[in-house]
Amino acid sequence: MTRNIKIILIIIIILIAVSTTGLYLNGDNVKVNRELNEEAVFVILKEGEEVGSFTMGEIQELQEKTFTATLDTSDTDPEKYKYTGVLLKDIIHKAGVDLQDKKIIAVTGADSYTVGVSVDKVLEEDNVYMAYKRDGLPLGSRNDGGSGPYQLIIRKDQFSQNWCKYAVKADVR
Ligand SMILES: Nc1nc2c(c(=O)[nH]1)N[C@H]1C(S)=C(S)[C@@H](COP(=O)(O)O)O[C@H]1N2
Ligand SMILES: [Mo]
Repeated sequence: MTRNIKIILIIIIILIAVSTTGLYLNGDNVKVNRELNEEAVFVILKEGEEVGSFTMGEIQELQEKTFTATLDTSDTDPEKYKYTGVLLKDIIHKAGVDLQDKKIIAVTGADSYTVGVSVDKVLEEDNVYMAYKRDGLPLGSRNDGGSGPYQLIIRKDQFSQNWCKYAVKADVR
């Protein structure tokens, strides 16, 4: 074997070793991310007091809906996506909260961004959702550049500034 061929073989072996380790580590990440997604909790409060706490599995036991919504931000053109989630009012009802005499629902994200949605709007059909998938894939978390695991989506809003990303809780007031 000539010297050059030896060097090339060694380089190929190193490349294979590096990429297999990469795949292996990535496989671990995928598993960790999937677990974090399944364990993601969404909390319902009533006037600041926790009254219910839901995991991904518990939220998915509610009536799942798939709908389209148009994401329009200040620096992107409108883009239509297919989201999957449940109506926010269904989670609130599951927590045993009656919306009759309430006015507003404050939804807060992991970055403390808070959006107020009127009870009237939340009670509308096919409008205010807590989504967990976009185009069939989990939304991902704030740490991995996603917008979930849960994201408040208000379908009928023209702009998306009130779609709370990384939503962790909703306080009914
Ligand atoms: N938690 C959280 N949600 C948020 C925001 C934010 O900063 N934090 N920004 C809002 C704004 S201004 C827009 S336009 C949409 C989409 O933002 P993106 O383009 O950063 O995804 O998310 C909204 N929801
Ligand atoms: Mo925005």
